[in-house]
Amino acid sequence: METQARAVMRCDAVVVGAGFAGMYALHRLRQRGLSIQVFEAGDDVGGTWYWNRYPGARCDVESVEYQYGFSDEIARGWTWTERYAAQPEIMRYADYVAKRLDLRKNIKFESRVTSAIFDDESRRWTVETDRGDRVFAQFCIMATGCLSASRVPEIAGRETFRGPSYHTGAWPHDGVDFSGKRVAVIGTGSSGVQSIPVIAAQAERLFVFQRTPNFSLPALNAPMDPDFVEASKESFAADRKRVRATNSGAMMAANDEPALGVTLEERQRNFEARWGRGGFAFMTSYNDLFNNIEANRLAADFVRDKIRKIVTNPQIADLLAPTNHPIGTKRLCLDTNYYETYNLPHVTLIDITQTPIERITPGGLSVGGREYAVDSIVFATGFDAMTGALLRIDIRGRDGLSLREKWTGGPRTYLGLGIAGFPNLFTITGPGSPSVLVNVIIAIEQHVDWIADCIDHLRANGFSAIEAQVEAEDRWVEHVNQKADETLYPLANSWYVGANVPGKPRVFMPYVGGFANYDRICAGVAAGGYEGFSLA
Ligand code: N01
Repeated sequence: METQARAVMRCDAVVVGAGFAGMYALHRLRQRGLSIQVFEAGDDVGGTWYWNRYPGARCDVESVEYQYGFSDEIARGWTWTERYAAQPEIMRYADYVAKRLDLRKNIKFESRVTSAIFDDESRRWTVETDRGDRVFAQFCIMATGCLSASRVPEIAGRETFRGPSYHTGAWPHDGVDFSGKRVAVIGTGSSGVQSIPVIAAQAERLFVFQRTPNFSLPALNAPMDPDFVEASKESFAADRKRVRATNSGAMMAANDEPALGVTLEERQRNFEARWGRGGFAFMTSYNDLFNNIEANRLAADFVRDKIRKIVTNPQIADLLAPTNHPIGTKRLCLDTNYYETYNLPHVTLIDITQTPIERITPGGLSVGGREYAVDSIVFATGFDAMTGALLRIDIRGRDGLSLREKWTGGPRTYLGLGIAGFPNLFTITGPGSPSVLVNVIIAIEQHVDWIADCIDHLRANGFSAIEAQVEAEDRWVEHVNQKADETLYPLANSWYVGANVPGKPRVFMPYVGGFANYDRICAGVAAGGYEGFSLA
């Protein structure tokens, strides 16, 4: 890996982050002739996959879909081995792409961006890192990820714990051996649901502390059939084009009929078929599951029945079967043997819905006056999603306006791409864009392509700056809220609304209006001469 001297640099654009968004932004903008400096906190590319090395970490979008689509050559040159790639394979893929495109030469690793300040006079951003770098750039592109700011909750006594503790989103690179250990896992979102069965297979004793049960669907992961891999390479470009024209951004066709419009038997058959196929396709069984509470309840009942069939202890099954939110309104999980794990004699589920963890003690955790003695604690407690990574950087725009101040009431963006008061700053998959609600790689490519075209347009027409207008931003925020209110999503206390971070303003952050619709809106804005943006 290259080492670069600390220096004051000038370049056309700084890209913050070398995950999938930063890697593609670097490639695309460099291709358009811009000089780029990327800063990355980790010591390699991969972003969220670089950090999330917990046992069982695996993508929940099928491998053939969770890859870049901008180059058929790159797609053809890579062969996935499993239906859902595990974290190490995704890192190998990131390495493959980085090598193919010779990306690392423009990335400075182990360098965390601490501030990005806009200078009104020179219309340049000054970006600084914790390694003392300082770069002046015309454009600042935030490829900081939606789920990259990991969060360990404030639990009294946490610092007194004698043993090691880990966060799933900042896992040690040389792994952790839980053999013979008593382990506590706090949290039952995707990271908990994936890691719990694998930790259970190793540990002597496992205690799972569950505040909210989540719906999980079977992944039915399997080795890739070589014939399928070859066929999918052949059809890759056409498939990707087709997927980009859908609102779900997924290959599996959504069934465009309402759950309430078919007979009970038919519905059961369809649910069963989609459950048996594995993956998120279950949630596109019908077109009203996200906006009709009754239809949603039918799908939720189906899954709750499945949980009760798998988990042998009826009381544990009841605790695991979510009833406090419509299915899908908290991010669904995909699992391998998650519910089955609770049938193991050495695994104990502790319900902390009513009685939170009182404190962490030197030897364990105490709940409801009872002490659970453990050797290690795993925090599968998630992220300050969508805004956390941006707000941990001191970002100041025109007239010294700080992003933290601007977003005190929640994030405000235009299209999730630009922010009024912050000229020439772009967010990739920012709040207000479909991002986390679709295959994020598709969302990333659409954003980066839009940004690259926008910069081309500025240069071709002699503009030096672009900034979202406040009115356009207000209208967009209103539209994003209105779209969310047409769905059941706001009913859940999810990270989509920031409910997992105490004190975070409750705002539905991603855009739920559909990928293809959103893509059309962005294209229309560009075609109309960047409507809603001021070009200077
Ligand atoms: O985080 P989460 P995650 N005391 O926020 C609990 C993506 N992802 O890392 O629900 C006790 O979902 C919290 O409880 P509650 C995916 O988009 C993808 O699991 O807030 N418990 C919850 O159970 C996913 O949605 C993949 O009541 C506390 C859990 O911790 C997103 O990342 C894999 C607590 C956090 O769940 C985040 O997933 C992994 C406290 N004080 C992640 N604070 C794949 O591609 C929090 N919790 C497969």
